[in-house]
Amino acid sequence: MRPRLGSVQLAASAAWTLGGNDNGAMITAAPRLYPHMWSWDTAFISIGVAHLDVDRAVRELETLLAAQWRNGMLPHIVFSEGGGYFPGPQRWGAAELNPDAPDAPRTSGICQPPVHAIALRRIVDVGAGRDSVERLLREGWPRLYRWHEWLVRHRDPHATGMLAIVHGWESGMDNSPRWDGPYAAVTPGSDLPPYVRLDRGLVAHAAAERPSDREYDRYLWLIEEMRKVRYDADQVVRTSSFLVGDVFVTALFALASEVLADLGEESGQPTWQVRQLRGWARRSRAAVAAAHDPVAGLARDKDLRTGSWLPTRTIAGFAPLLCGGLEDAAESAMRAVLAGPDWAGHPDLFAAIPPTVSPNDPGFRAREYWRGPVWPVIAWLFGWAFERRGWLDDAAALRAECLRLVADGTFAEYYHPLTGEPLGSRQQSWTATVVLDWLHTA
Ligand code: 9WN
Repeated sequence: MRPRLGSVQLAASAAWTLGGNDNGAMITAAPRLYPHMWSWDTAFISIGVAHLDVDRAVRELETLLAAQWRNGMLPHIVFSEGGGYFPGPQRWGAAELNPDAPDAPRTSGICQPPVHAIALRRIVDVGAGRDSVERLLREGWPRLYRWHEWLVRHRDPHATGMLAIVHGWESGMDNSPRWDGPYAAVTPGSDLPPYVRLDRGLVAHAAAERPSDREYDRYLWLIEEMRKVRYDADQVVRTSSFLVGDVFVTALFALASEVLADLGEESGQPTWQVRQLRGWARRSRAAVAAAHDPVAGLARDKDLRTGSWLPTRTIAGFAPLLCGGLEDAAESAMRAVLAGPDWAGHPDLFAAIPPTVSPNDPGFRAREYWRGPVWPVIAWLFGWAFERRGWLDDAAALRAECLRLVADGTFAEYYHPLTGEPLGSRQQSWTATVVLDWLHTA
């Protein structure tokens, strides 16, 4: 029988989990598997921590922003002093190779989805008027503006508003079937330096729940390709054998640019920057709408190396619901698909939450990384966007189902969609923090 904690116990246990992941300098993504700071995890972490201690939430975002590269990129990992994760700072070699990378703290050389403005919004809403929050608005907003500007400048190679990623890790959905096609064209060279994975020893059923060695070879090879051009942002885009227009990242960028513009307007940031953010949002929203496949009813990524749309059906196909931009009829149809029997309404689901791949899809793998399980944090994003778009009943229903899923108090990285079994890492910070946010905003 699955334990089921009440709200008070669940909140206390989430706070305790975060305390355990706090190494003094940062709240790490997870205690064993991810003992460092990850960019989009930190955004979600600060959202939940804001309900416990606003100043600490501000500090988390500030710690991440302090590791921003001089060219504006927010790195996907900010390494803590400890080791325990591969690839670590030596393998990336970012500071040695690129003068824009900070020497301390050490960072990786790629980025992750731009959800940070959403975190700033929540922190401002929870802690408006506090000195730390005012400081974050004053000093953090321009940094976030520069981050968005970096994405526009370096990751929109065809100037369409569709943002490109150069590594599956940049999507945050590492080995989603979305990337199987593009990864098939990545051929690791014989000069790939040898390596030892650490993740396999840290997850109970790694063979079933983590990416394969073949996938890791490709992940590591892409790093070698980037090292060869010293992480120069434009050269990376020119030379990487993986270059994909990511519709989910693009939708998050459109949404976050709008949010950042609102915050800029409210806090007296330069009008031209606010206007520019709204323009970027408009363009990326249009790119997301243009990626909509009217036959399948979902939005698609685009392989920018081959020019082909990627028809793989995953949760990312619902990206237009995050940022808007579809015609009314197409949007209503998409909402119906999300709620319907292929997705959140599938009769065999443990809870009515859209999994990463539909159980009706031949590629569905209930336990495999990004190939079927449910990520509470992804559901949180949809719920937050639904609320913003005025779909309050949908947001409330999603929150209630998510709270049912996570009531066992393990705060797993992800969950088996049919049984609710916790999978991957345990005591994952971002799961604990979205739970806190759900409990505090219910
Ligand atoms: C690689 C930390 C991160 C998340 C990603 C998730 C996973 C790393 C890994 O863990 O990625 O960046 O080693 O698998 O896919 O979304 O940010 O929680």
